[in-house]
Amino acid sequence: GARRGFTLFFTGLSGAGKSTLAEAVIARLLESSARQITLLDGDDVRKHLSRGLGFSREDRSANVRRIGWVAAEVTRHGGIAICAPIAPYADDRGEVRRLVEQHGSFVEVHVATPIEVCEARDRKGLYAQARAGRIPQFTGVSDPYEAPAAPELRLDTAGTTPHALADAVLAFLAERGLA
Ligand code: GGZ
Repeated sequence: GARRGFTLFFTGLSGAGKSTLAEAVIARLLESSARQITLLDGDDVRKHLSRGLGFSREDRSANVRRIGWVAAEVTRHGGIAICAPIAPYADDRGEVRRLVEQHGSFVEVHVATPIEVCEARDRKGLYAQARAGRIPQFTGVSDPYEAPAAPELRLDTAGTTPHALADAVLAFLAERGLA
């Protein structure tokens, strides 16, 4: 039958594994659901929806709230929005929650990979550049990350696979009757 929409909002540091996890969750959802899924991921969002925005507090805030507005629209139309920005500020995440919950469920997932692990991977070399002072205001290095106080899910990515983490997310959604 017709189900209400919902938004799955992944937050965490650069390199925490948000995009990989989002992709794994989408693969699972596509197996079990016929509903429309809209992915709002970092690179793509900043190329289009948030083109021209940088990484000041104001720009990050605008970026995250734009993502939230789109997610709320998707949710309003009964779809599934999957978001994966760093979203370092609690008040912006709270505003997104408020927007989405007018239309459906908001599931905040803290991808809680420790910075030591993100930095050790450093798949794009950004942490090294940030430590060298070549990227100012880099989250976790020279800019804040306010960890969520009460996310629906907090995932420790150490010693596990994206597939296992995706299963944990799907189990949570099933428990809530969402998917
Ligand atoms: C954090 C930065 C920065 C700074 C560029 N701080 O690992 P990535 O490359 O692909 O993900 C990061 C992405 C963060 O963009 P978001 O839109 O998710 O951030 S926010 O929610 O705070 O608006 C990283 C890259 O952009 N990047 N400069 N200074 N990450």
